[in-house]
Amino acid sequence: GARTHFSLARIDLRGRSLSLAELKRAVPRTAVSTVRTAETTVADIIAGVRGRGFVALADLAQKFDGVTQVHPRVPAEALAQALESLDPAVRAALEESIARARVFAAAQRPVDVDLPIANGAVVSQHWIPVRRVGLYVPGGLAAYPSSVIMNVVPALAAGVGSVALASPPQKECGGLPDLTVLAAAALLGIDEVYAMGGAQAIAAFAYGVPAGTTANGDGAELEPVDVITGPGNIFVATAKRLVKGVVGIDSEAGATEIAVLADHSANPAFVAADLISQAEHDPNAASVLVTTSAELAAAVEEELRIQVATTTHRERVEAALSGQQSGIVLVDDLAQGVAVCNAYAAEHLEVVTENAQQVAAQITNAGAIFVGDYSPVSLGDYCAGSNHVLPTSGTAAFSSGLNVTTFLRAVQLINYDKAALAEVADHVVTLSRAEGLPAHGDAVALRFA
Ligand code: HSO
Ligand code: ZN
Repeated sequence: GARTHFSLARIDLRGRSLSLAELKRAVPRTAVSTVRTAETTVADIIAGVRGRGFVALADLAQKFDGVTQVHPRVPAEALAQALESLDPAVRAALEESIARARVFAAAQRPVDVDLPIANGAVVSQHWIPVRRVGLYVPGGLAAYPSSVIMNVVPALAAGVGSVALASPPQKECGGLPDLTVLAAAALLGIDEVYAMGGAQAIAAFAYGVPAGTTANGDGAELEPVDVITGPGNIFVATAKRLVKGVVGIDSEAGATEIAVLADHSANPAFVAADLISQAEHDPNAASVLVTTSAELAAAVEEELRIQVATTTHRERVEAALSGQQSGIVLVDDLAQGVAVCNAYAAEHLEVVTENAQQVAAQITNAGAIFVGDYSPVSLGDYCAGSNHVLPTSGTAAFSSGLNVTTFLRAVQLINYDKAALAEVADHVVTLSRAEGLPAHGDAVALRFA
């Protein structure tokens, strides 16, 4: 291939002892400068959908997606047709991905607790699924049938009874979402699919859309959901943030990130390939190598030159690698490397070192951790059984990737009989007086008067 045009930032932390605050700044992220403008636009879109329902959705589909639409619901025949036309190899791959995701999701279901805490007294914690969810599958630079699986499988495993899916209408598909996305939905038995994208899809899910708001006055209602999940562009992410509280949302999903923690034993061709694989998503994607070995750093850079030259989405990859959000970080030892990775809290972290499992055990902040030479991020993207909807932008420090509990709530039950209440009645009365809330104590005391 022709000469490559990218330059990876070098960050040398060797010989420096850094505070946590300094560690957090050590690896830069993309400056998200567009948030403000997106917020105004998105607030307008949400207001429009709330006010004018399906008419607003049709206007926005025309404006943003270039398609004419009366009602966004994808007809059952279109779903069946998409599944019928699906390439058999793609179908087999989707089926394997679904099978692995299903067994893992089923195994994640947390156990209910029913604890006899004293005689005649039981406290319980029961995990209850939300009633209805809205799952968003992005369009844009690529089509994401794999994201259909990652959203739908844990929701169904949680026991959610009502699942709606949205994905942007595509001009080339006559206003339907990507056909492989439709086929994946059909494979999973999802029949409520909407051709809608962007902030308008999130608004429709959060507030619902009443029937009879189409231009010709017909069209079935879109019922509001309880939880919205799935990745999307800046408009989708901003819309989710604005409707949070009205509905539950999953963690923030911004441009994808891969960090690789490697020592001298890592295979530079593998590392380079994995850095490129995530850079392929987005010019804002982050590819970060954290290494104890200057020799490995040089070998990975050499491999990147070779592999980037022939990669399909070369411009996008070169932009991602050259951005301030990507780079090579040199560290003194693995202890410092672990500290850097924990401060960075990558969406995906690969650990490719000697004793990778022990090193991975020291990682406390990452959306998902990929251990050793044969667990690349792209395995997790498609077919590991794990989920690929993961927290980005450092939010892995306090939030989790999609999993069964995303769609569950822990509800506690309290069931004491008379004797059991009598046993603690005095304590309740005492604490209620101590807090200056005597009616609380009275509510217990009068039962024994
Ligand atoms: N790496 C992306 C997920 C994905 N990759 C979908 C390919 N298709 C964010 O985790
Ligand atoms: Zn990916």
